[in-house]
Amino acid sequence: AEDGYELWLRYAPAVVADPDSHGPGIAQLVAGSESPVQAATRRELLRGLQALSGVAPVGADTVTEDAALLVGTPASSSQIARLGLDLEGLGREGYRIRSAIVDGHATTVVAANDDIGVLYGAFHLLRLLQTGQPLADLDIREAPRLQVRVLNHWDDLDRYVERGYSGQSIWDWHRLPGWLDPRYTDYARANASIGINGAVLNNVNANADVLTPMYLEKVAAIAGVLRPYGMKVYLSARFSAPMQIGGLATADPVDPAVQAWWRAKADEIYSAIPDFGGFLVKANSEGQPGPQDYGRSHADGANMLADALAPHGGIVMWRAFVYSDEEPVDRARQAYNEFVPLDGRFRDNVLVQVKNGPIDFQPREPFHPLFGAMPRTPLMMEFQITKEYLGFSTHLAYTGPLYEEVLRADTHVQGPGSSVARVIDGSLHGHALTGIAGVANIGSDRNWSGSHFDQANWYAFGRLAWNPELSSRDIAVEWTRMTFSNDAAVVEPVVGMMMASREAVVDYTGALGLHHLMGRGHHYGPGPWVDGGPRADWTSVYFHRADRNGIGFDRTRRGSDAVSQYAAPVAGVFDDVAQTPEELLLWFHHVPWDHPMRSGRRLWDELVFRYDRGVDAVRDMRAAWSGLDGRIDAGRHAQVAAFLAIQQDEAQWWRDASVAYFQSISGMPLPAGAAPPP
Ligand code: GCW
Repeated sequence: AEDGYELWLRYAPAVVADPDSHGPGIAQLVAGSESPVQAATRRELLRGLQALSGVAPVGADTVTEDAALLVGTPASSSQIARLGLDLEGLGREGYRIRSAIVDGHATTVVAANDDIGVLYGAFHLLRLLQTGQPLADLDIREAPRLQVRVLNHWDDLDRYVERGYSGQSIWDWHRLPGWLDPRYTDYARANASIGINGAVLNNVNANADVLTPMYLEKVAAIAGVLRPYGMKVYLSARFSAPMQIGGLATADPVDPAVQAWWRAKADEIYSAIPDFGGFLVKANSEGQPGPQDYGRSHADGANMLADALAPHGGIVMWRAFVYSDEEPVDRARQAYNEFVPLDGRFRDNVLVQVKNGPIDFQPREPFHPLFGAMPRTPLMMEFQITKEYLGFSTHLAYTGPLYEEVLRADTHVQGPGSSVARVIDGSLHGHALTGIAGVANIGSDRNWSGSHFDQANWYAFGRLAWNPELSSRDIAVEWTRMTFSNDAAVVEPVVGMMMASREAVVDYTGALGLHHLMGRGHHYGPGPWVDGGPRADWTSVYFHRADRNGIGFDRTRRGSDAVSQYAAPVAGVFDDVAQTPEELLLWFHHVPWDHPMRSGRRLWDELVFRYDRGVDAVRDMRAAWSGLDGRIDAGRHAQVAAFLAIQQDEAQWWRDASVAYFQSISGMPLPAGAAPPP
């Protein structure tokens, strides 16, 4: 029975479209198995081709008949070498897929400079087959736009996953290194299939113990499973580790003993894991230790670790998600204020990792003002795949459009066309080191992500990490075809649901640029009334600032002036209430309740309209899904249907609670036609 374990790698025979219109199948497989990566590639192709067509292709050392598949590098295959394909500029990870005549036989060729490129090409080919694409006349050339494409697991060593909604951590530390759960291999296959090439195994709120010999042995065992799939392991490093596990009295980055401790630690790690990726660090943020504890800067801290890793080729990913202990004027401004003065002061092997928006993974935020503002520092993107603020794993919200919106946003720092994608791919400011991170939604649940549709967010992250210009709709189509069916009667409604889903969440949780309105602590249901407590910027009232006269956070030049952190053309738009896109209106402006909106409605009525629209959209998703009964296997259909019913109830909860609360402040009547309470 389908339970989602296979993810998008189901290789279901039913997904092979009409064989006549889609060219020949594959009769002969020519693929080496000398290196572990080659062996993994061959295994995957055999598995996929056999499952898709019902017959295993015949293995051979060279192409000797038509309908052959030849995979390898010029070094691993003399037939590939003789084809003389142009593989320049593809690097280690890029590949070509070509229809060719090899020694007189019609052949599909997957060729790359390195084994790992061949593996990625093999997965691409399997994707073509799974989505029913013809294998004739292929001429594909692919190389990743970003170098470091990693998952960030917020997994604790006791298997609790912070903001994880799909069971326990998949890392079974207790049984490692002796027991290598086959799940680790399937995890690596899934990641390799979308080009993810690394994983930070532990939470950024890090436990220093992961750097002790006992855990490093376990980490090395995981690295051994991931390596044949092109994935490196990284660890979150606790800045105070020299004190906690090293017995030092300080973790001051300029202290020679501290520096020596980290150098020795790096040497120790690399002796066990020669291709270790490096460290991710959350420092001086939400109570985590960091260099500022000693009056040093983020650059001092990052560089100290970078120097320890550099001899081994490792990198530091230093997070910019910081906000100081003092009550801020505007928390949205803090990361920029702390990091921009440090531009150009980081070592070459440091990436500064920036969340997509300036607050915290809200259903909608403007792009983070750091993108484009640190031209001398490579910045990497941090997206959240796990849906902390978008209904955990219960609500259906496809995050592809959110990622796409951010990547395509134009920073204007070098004139029009200075997209966020071009900041992080290094092309705007000429950086060689580039990267992107996604906070994983993976856990021990049978279906990995807690819900079937949340698998799509992992998938979309990987595809956009490979190529940030892809369309989230195209990705949704691909994913749907592989995950559910190639039948247009399934693909169209499912993709329709997915593409509407994120906007629905925005609407029923708080549209028009409202943000941070969730319940305290758990971040699940509504809590626009949240007030008081340890910090103003952990409340909701701090962010929406609603009063009798109006609502919204004035971040204009007349307010907190956060707008000035953007390049002039962008700042000008956000500073002007008439030009600010309505989706971000209340992010940047405090406006009266009767502010006229483009729809002709006044703001209050528009807000209520959006809350209703969000609930309606969930009802539509439910209807679309129930129309698929019988076209989708019963197990998966039933679970999605049940989750959509929960989502509808909770969308109504969000709407009713939020409208009632805001009405108590605005004192405005419900607009005519607003849905009555259920
Ligand atoms: O999103 C917030 C979360 C915290 C998280 C923090 C961060 C890992 O609520 O759980 O901690 O951000 O990104 O560091």
